[in-house]
Amino acid sequence: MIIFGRAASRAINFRIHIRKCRRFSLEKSNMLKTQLNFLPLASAISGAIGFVALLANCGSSECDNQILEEESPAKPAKSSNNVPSLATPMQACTSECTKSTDPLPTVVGQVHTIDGEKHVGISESECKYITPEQWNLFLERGWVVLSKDQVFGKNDGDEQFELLRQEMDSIMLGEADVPYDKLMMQLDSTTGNYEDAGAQTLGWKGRTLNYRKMQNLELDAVVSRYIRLPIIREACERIYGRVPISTFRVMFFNKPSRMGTHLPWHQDRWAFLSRDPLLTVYLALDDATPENGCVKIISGSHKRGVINPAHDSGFLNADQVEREVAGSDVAPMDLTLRAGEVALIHNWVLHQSGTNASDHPRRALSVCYMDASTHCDSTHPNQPSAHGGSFKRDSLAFSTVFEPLADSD
Ligand SMILES: O=C(O)CCC(=O)C(=O)O
Repeated sequence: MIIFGRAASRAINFRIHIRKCRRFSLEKSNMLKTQLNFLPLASAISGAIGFVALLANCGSSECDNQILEEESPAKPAKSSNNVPSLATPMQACTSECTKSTDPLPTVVGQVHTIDGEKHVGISESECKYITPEQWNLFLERGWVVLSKDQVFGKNDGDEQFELLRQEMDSIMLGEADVPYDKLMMQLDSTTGNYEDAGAQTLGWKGRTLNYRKMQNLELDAVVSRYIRLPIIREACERIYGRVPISTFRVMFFNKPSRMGTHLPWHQDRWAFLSRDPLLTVYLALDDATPENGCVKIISGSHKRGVINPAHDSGFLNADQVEREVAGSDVAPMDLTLRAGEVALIHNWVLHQSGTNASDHPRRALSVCYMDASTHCDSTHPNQPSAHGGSFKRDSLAFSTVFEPLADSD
């Protein structure tokens, strides 16, 4: 058993080493390319212009979570034998997909009603992964950072984490065992302007590490394991109670070296969902610093509620930025993270991010968890055509990642 374990571990390390070498040479060639044509000052100026244009544009379908029809040029030859099956069958979205009138829990852990049933987040005494101090910070500020050991465990945590990092690069390079035709993949902009980023469409877009975003990653076996970690279950149960939990989006977010795209101030909410998801689990795959475009947040802003309900993806308009950011008593802060740390973030915390001025990528996995009874209003004009691991449907529902444990578990 021990010998087998060591051999497996060596094989993993070898795989990681090979991938590192490949990635290093690709990063270097990308760096050269981008260093030649990337002028940070010009980019900052055009970023500011782009931001104004975006604010004018942002009631349309152009915003952060829209996924369009497939238009991928070519697919890598890899098969997708290893795709994990979805934990439970899809809950079909029926004609009852109307906006819920249930009150939203503005404070997590509060009793709230979901389709007529009362739910409350589990209590402190039932928790074993997140400390009471950490949870209080989450409630108070809307965010808290968990250590890598706490999230992945001390035993094989480093390997799991390293595999996850390498898997993201493999997907971008077209080498992973995933159903590429079902992944939303978006190339980064070369200008830093939000509206210049590539189309958010299904399918691979070529062998490059310069992707900005990839979604539907629950279909990848390595990610599928990560999104089911026990500490994440506990965070979900603290918020939503012991109810089935689904992911809304399982997303890779990247600021390639010397690139990246300005992401305007927003809250993570989507007008076409029947209720607001309240938890995003944000894993830093690299150290995140001000230099490489870490996320900036306004601590405590989750208590302000939804600021722009008129916008489909929670983006603020120019007046709201003026009032909520420039005019806020609380200054924006850098959410600096070490690789492997996880930030639990309340979805209503105001956040934004800039570009990457460093020679290394700044990668992250961002997963939004919600009560699985949340559904999509299929009549909403801007509902995306694909989310949550199910594709090209007339109506949307989301796959369950956690079923409630029995009392004895
Ligand atoms: O990583 C980033 O720069 C932004 C991520 C984000 O907006 C999110 O996870 O909701």
